[in-house]
Amino acid sequence: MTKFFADIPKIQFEGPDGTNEFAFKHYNPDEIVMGKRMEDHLRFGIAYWHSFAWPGGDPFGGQTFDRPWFGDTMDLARLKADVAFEMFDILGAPYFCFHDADVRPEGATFAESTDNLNAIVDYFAQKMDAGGPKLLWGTANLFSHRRFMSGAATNPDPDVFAYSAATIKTCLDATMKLGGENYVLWGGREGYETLLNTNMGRERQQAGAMLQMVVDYKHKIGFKGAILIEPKPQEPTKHQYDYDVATVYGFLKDFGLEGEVQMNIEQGHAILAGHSFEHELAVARELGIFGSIDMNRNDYQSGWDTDQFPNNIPEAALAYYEVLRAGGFTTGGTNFDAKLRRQSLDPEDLILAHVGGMDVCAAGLKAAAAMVEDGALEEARNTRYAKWDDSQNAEMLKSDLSSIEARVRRDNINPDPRSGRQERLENLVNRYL
Ligand code: XLS
Ligand code: NI
Ligand code: NI
Repeated sequence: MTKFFADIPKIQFEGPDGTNEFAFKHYNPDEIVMGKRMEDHLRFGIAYWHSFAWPGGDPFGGQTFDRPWFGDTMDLARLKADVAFEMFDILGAPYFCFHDADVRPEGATFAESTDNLNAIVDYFAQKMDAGGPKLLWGTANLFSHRRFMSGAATNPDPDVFAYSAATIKTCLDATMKLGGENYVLWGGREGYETLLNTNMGRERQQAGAMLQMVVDYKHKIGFKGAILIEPKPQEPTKHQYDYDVATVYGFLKDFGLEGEVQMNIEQGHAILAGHSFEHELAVARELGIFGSIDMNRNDYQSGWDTDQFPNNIPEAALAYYEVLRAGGFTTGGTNFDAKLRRQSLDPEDLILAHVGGMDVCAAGLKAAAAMVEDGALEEARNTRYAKWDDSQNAEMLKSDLSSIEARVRRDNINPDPRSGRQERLENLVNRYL
């Protein structure tokens, strides 16, 4: 045991009326929701990077957190792992997620960095075998080190492409070794700052080739998890290539990989793209590429990715409604890609941020399940499209403009507008919250 969370008890469910801060009010892992345990619906994951690797800096100031494991040695990396697994246990989190750079010190060479990673992976494996959480996903950090300043796969320098490919291989190996259920590719610095120095066509081909190699390697080693792309616009580069779900789908179609890759959708990234979270989830569901979620909350004014813990139950409800409409998670889950504010210094802050986030998701899931089970919202949606069930109307989609014109004249078609009933539906949704 480390001393970091010394006075903090294991968090238990005490119900919505309790006043104990260190208890769940809504997240009750064994409670059955739509025939499934709540824990199995939500599949919570803790992000190693925000909770254990981020020092609390912003553009105007450096480190605010003073953690005993900060530093670049293997001993400190093991201490960090000890604290991390203690937190997973306190929260009862069934999963965690990590980048290579979150968990191991950078070595002097590629080989040394990989040795460091593999040693920590073995250390994780012992903890996981001893009853620790499972790995929701692994990923490679191909954006923090200065070698990646002009991108990874899309870098103008083929040496960086090579370094990135080799790094992804080692991270996929690590993910497979730990039984990870997914492997994530977030674009990092795959984008550009200025067209004046950028060959977009080349960069797109490089990105497509890299993704193909990732998929090939997954099959070669027999990795059973899903490959997930995480879309994000305008950060860190001004023009990120994986802007949103629809953009990534076009890219996948271009390279024939739409059957191989799914989406990891993040609330904050959806907001930065000018969408709502539920919009991005619905697009992925409709296109058959929904995979997993990065749960957080973006500031609606700031214009950058603030990665705050979620605290808005009505928003979470609409998000989980889309997750349920997609049939729920299979390999995916709810990863808290969320960090403390830099003034939230205490170990308690780290625990309570997650407790609150887990409760918001659980309350959102329960409301979403009530909406699904009641069915009134879907019935209203179906009614709106009901005329399409008529065979003459359905067949029109396989028809042609001239025949349709003839039909409009013959039947004297004269559309009669009907209410979209938005406010009534908004009132209906509020009934479940
Ligand atoms: C950054 C991303 C990142 C990915 C994993 O904005 O959200 O944290 O989830 O690389
Ligand atoms: Ni993310
Ligand atoms: Ni993000």
